[in-house]
Amino acid sequence: MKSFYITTAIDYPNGKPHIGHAFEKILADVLTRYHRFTGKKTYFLTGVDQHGQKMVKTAEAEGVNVATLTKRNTKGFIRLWDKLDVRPDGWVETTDDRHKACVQAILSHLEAKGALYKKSYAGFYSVRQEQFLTDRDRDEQGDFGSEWGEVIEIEEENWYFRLSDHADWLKKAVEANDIKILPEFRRTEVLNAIDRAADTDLCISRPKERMSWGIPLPFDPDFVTYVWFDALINYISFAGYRKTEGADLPEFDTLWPADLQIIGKDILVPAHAIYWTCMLHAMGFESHEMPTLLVHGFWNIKGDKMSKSLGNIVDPDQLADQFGVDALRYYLCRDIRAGKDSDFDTSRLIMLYNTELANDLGNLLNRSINMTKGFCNSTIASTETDNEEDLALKKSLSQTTQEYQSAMNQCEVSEALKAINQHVTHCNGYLERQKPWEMKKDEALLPRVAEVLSHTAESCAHLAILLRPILPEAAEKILAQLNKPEFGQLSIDDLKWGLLEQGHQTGKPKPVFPRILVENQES
Ligand code: ME8
Repeated sequence: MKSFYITTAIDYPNGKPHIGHAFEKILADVLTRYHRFTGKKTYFLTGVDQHGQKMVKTAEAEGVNVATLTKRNTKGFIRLWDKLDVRPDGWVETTDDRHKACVQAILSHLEAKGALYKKSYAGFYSVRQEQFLTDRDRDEQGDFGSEWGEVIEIEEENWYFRLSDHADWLKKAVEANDIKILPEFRRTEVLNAIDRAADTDLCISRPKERMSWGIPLPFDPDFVTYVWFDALINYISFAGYRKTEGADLPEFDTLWPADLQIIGKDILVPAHAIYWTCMLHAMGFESHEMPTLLVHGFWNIKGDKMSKSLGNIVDPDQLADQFGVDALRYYLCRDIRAGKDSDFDTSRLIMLYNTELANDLGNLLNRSINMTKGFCNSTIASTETDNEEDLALKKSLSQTTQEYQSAMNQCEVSEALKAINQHVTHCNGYLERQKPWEMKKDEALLPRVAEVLSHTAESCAHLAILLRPILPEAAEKILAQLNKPEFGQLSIDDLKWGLLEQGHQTGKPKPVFPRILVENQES
């Protein structure tokens, strides 16, 4: 069986990971856990892009060796992903010998088949973006805008990839939807860009005398590989493509093509939709062997891009310390709209956590387990009743599960959370109407009290299992209080009404989502 293969862009470790990086990793982690939950064997690959001029410049500025800087920064990414419960199966580092060997094997293969050539070129070069610029890159005033940073004029020999040979193929493949780009409006963006971006060949080398921190071309060692040509290959090198004998890497055929390659909108065109697809095609991959690109939007701050110069970079490490990992994962998944940008806002994080987790779900759970303990000796009664309210509650849960599944299948985690919240609201309303705290005053009604509380406890079990891919820690705590930690192993097809059997003893209640208290105001 082929594994479901999820990869994310490899982060550029020239500093600390920001909230945009954290979001992308959490999204990939959530989808990985979800696909496992549906019974699919799933593999999640991510890591760091360690070569390129930015690393050299940062090392120079800090007065350290570039290899030392790389190691230090990489460690920071690994530590943070672990802290945020992001658990990749494979970890990419582009300075790894296994990756270098694969990049060099691909380069030799492409050179041998005539897909690469050497020529001299004079033109403008963006130091920041590490690429030659053309007149198309000029703004309306005819200047190279500030996004290109320092622009210099240079003439040099380099190696080029015959990208333009693949332009017709690429256009047809995207038009026919053989190469899948999600959401749909991003596919239109790619179609609009192909004519412009795929008609010039791609410079894939840098002279070693100018840039030594890269992978040498095997057939011309005075040159190193251009950082994007090197980095894009990570998706296949670490999946076992052309692996050297004995290398500890997966079997490529069990993974490729990637079912989801998750990237941000800034690196769709030209890097992933054009360079990468054409590179794969030149290597011999056909249209049906292309990865599906899932493109997410950006997290901005009050409408502005996060940037060092604006000093508005949001640090996920600090947020996790301040509010907890669950609150951060919940907010990032809850407040992003499919493929669109969002504004990061700490007060919304607090508000959403306090209302939807602490008040709504947290109270439901706490009331259910507390009252089951206090009124029913912690014992579950039958949930097979024909009371109209009970049937409506069962129906609401089944609707939530269906909507959740359909949203998650479309990678719409925010919609899946809304589906979960609908059932939470239904359950809280059910408790308010049934009032078990009133009924228990009449001994004759105690069997009904037990039935009502068993319905909400059963709901909490399902909700925890559905939430598990998004909030693994909280789900574990909820299942522990229900005295059913083994439910963490269930797959979505096991979710049938009646998971908690009659006579089951629930555990001790303890708040899972303590309210976040803000100084001077309680949200
Ligand atoms: O692009 N909001 O690395 P990177 C959401 N190394 N996502 C964001 C974001 C934001 N504000 N800012 C960046 C690179 N991202 C290359 C990739 S892959 C072969 C090489 C996303 O560290 C960005 O879109 O600049 C990308 O998907 C990822 O974070 C890493 O960005």
